[in-house]
Amino acid sequence: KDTHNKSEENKSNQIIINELQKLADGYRARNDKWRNFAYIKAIASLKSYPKCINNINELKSLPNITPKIIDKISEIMEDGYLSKVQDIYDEKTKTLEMFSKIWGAGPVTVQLWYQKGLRTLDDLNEKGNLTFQQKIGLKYYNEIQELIPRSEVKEIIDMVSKTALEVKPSLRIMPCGSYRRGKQTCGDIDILLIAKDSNNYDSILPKIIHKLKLDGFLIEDLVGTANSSSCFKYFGLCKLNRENSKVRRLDIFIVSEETSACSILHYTGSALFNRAMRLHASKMNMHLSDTTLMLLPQNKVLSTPTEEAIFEYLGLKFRPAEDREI
Ligand code: DCP
Ligand code: MG
Ligand code: MN
Repeated sequence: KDTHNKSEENKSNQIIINELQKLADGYRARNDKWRNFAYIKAIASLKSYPKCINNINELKSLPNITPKIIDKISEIMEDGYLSKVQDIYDEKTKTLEMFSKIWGAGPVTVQLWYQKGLRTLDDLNEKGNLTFQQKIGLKYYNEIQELIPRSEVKEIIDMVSKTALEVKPSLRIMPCGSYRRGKQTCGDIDILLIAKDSNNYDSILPKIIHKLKLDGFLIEDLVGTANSSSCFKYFGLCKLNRENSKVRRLDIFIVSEETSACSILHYTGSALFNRAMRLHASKMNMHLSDTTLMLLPQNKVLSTPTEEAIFEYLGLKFRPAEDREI
């Protein structure tokens, strides 16, 4: 009989997850992709584990929980923390981690900054030789790190929808990303626009961006501008027009109706779920991308009018968006 109360349950599992997350972040900062990925997968597995972890043996059958990770979890359960976390967060790793949180800064750039002797965000500002995107990332460093409450994501979706439909009333608006997966807080807002007519649909997005800029809603462009004649994706920063509103990261994508199901699936994620789906597709001699599902080796494009059709071709039971954390 389960006598645990929900908050206690979440607390002990959360301690384990938080500690493993610190290791994952440390390895990411060090550009140790393999270890980073192993921990990310293990964390996803633990997050979807529905019970309070009190016996290590019940975890051994979970996916991506390797013997090494079992050892780590045991250590956290015994001591409350991982000694490895202290080891990994040396000065260099801490600095690399801080730098890597700048939007547009990849692992190579971050390493180069460190090698040049740069150690603080002020150093980067003065001597980092930043791209225009990294400058924006640095300017809004703290704000865009903050998670966005679901209610605000909804307001931003409504704002973009309203303008998009003014530009092109026949568009279908599909909020994707963590919001569609039902998360209570999101890292950014991902909105997919679906054009019924596949002719010249790439000219619609610049017009929407233009209008949103005039409204003062879009404040910085990272990828895509209102000035281009053709645009399929826009990454930028936005801010709702009300008191105490914060700067938020917004992604808008536009696709045609024909490819929409694969695009909805892709932009809904999670990223780990997408990796698993693609790997599964390749085992079934198919290739899944953000636009199509193809049968190999002929590269025959399969007809996928809905997400359900994609799952069916892959021989998988349909999973609603809320059930795609991994
Ligand atoms: N995506 C992917 N692989 C990546 C990055 C993204 O497949 N490397 C897909 C899956 C993601 C979606 O795009 O769910 C949106 O990307 P985000 O980075 O916005 O991630 P989420 O919306 O899932 O999470 P967050 O709340 O952090 O934005
Ligand atoms: Mg997102
Ligand atoms: Mn995004």
